[in-house]
Amino acid sequence: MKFIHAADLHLDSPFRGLISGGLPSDLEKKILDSTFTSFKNLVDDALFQNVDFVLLAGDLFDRNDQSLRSKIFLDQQLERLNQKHIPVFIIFGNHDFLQGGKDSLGFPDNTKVFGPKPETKYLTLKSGQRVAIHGFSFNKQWITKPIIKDYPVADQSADWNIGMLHGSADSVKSQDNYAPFTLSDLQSKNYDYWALGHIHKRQSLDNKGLINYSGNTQGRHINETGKKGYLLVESNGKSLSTSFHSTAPIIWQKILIPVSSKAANTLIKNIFDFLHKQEFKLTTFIRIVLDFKGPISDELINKLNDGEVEEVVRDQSLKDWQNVNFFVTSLKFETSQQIKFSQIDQKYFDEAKLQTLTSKNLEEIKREFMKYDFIQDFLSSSIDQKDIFNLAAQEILSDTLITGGNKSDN
Ligand SMILES: [Mn+2]
Repeated sequence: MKFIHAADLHLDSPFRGLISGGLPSDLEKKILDSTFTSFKNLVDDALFQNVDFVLLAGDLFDRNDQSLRSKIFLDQQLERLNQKHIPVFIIFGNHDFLQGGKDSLGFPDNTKVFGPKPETKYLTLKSGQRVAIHGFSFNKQWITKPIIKDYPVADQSADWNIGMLHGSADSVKSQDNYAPFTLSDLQSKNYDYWALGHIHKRQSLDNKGLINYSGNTQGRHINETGKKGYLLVESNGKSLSTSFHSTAPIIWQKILIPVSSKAANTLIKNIFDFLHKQEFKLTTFIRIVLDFKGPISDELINKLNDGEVEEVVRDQSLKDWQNVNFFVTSLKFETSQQIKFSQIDQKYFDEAKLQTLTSKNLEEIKREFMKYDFIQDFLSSSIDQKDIFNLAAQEILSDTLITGGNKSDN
């Protein structure tokens, strides 16, 4: 048995924050095509490898009101597999939940879609082996019920049992809006393999590598770094092994560049010298993180803070993006240099900060908001925890300073 496990294609993702900034049209096209290109590469591989079947574990479409472009594209790709008699099994997720009947989707004959309640579909391989595939599709945006409880235990009459599930493992994210489950819930079913979707970072939940999130097929922002693609699962006797295959045409990467204090123009030259020494095989969208060794002048801090350095670096990288194969999308900096707040007692502020600005508190505040995908996308793409804490600290301080209140007398 040989099959492909993929999830979170997010076809026709609009890349909103990225596209807004007046990019060269060929780059813009590459970005807007990227989710499609990645899936086309996957189908090319499926045909070339002549796999027994393909599993797509939810969020095929980026939005529930599937764009016509993504719908037609998916149909065409499924048809390519249909021509070669390669079956495809689909569950829908929270982004593309199933509305109306699954029979109205108009997919080719090879494509089987799971309904809103866990069900089992059987497939007989060319080898004669029988495979039982268990799964369900979201039929609304949020499902708080642990649907996993309704999955059947392994069918002993089949040679292989495979589970498909789109949702949140409690060990990865404590979100209870997405058909939540625990590792032991999955293990209690006694399946040979679990094809999970929803979490965009590729990972195994068990130590045998048989309970996997394949991750998404194309990173969409700087918090979805690294190669993206699918897992190829192959049997050898009674055991299964998986291997990752990259299909995304664009990858996101954070690059830490150690620098010492410089004038802004020298700094920018150093950044490009550093980047030009790297080899980017795939088009790479970069966040530069400048790691300052030693003090920085106020002038440079200002140019970094008001985004002037970032803008110049971004524009310069765009001019030659096809040759160098990278594009600097953002620039941040780190320094051990403390910004001094003379009017309050730094020590007490730092202590209060440690107690208040914690991941736990932030998660609690975010919980309600994160139900909404667009807020989740924004929070995970544009800003990270450190940024939020810094902004909060600045906000508190500016408030304290402006009102002049609560000045510590200690
Ligand atoms: Mn997704």
